[in-house]
Amino acid sequence: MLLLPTLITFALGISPLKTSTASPSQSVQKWDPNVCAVVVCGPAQNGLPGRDGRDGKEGPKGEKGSQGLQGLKGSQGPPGKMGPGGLVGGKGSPGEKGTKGDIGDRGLQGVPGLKGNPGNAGLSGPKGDKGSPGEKGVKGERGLPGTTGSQGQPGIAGSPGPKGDKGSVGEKGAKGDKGDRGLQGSSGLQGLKGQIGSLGLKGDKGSVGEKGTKGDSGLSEINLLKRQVSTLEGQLRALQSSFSKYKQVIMFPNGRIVGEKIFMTSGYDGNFDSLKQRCSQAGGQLASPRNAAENAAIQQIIVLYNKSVFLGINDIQTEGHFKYLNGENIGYSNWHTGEPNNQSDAEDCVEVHSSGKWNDRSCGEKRLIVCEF
Ligand code: MAN
Ligand code: CA
Repeated sequence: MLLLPTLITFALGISPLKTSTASPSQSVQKWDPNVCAVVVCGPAQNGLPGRDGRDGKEGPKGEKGSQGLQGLKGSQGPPGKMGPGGLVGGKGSPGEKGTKGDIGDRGLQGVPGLKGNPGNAGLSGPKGDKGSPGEKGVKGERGLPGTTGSQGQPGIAGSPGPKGDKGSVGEKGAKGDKGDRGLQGSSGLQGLKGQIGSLGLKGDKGSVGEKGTKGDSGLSEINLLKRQVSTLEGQLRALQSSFSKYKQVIMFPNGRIVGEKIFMTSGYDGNFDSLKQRCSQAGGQLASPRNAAENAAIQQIIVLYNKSVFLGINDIQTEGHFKYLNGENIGYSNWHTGEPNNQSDAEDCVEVHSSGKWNDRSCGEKRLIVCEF
């Protein structure tokens, strides 16, 4: 008797605990070797056992249990992203018809739904006495749910959801690149007149301006100046002519002009110092010829007056070294032959004869004055 629970447990594939609390659908008749009893096992899991054959003749072999219900469709996978659709569980194949006999062992549990294989044939029960035909077995219970199918096909993309609420303002972004230069704005209103600035630096000379418009008729300034110059030139010519006449008057008969120098006599006679003083007082000096022309002019006056003259030349300072009144050595001379002889060692002045020749003579002598201007 101790093996029975184990056997039942093995046949049913259930735990001993469940055996002791077997449900009606899994009811097991008491096993008494002395009382034959047939237990008809269901075709598949949960099939009801045949009735005890003791009530009638041996019944025919129980009909094959009806096919178990299709396993439940696997629960829809979560709306996976791309999951393949779960395959529908295959229809479980019916369990094999139990052999006639005693209480058949319970058929093996049918293969679960998905691709469920047919349930294993129940163990043949011990051959029982021929009983009356048993009643048709009760339709087997629904097979156990099939195993979870493989992942289903990706679901069809759902329709776009409703527009979400406006997001919160994001953090301030980084400073963007400098934008392009904007368009020039419109001119502003004219400002108030500013204060007078300080005097600026003198600017560069400007370029020559455009030719001005023709002026009014009349003499230009240049023409006016030309006219004035022409007038002055006329006046100058008149003055020159007049001056020339005055010179001629002044030179007549006592004066001579040689270049820029004028020789003039007043007819005065005196010694050297007297003549020198007279000419100096008149703004000139005693005649001091520097060349033959000047000497010739002096000669003409001498001839005119028929008087010898003293020149502004002497060797008073150094005998034999004749100099002009300014102390300069003479550069021109016209001595008589044998002169200057310093007669009696008393001849330091120079007289000019009508011949124009020179002779050293005593300064105390009186001669005609001829001054040069
Ligand atoms: C002569 C010459 C001159 C001299 C005079 C002086 O004419 O001897 O040299 O000066 O006499 O009377
Ligand atoms: Ca002499």
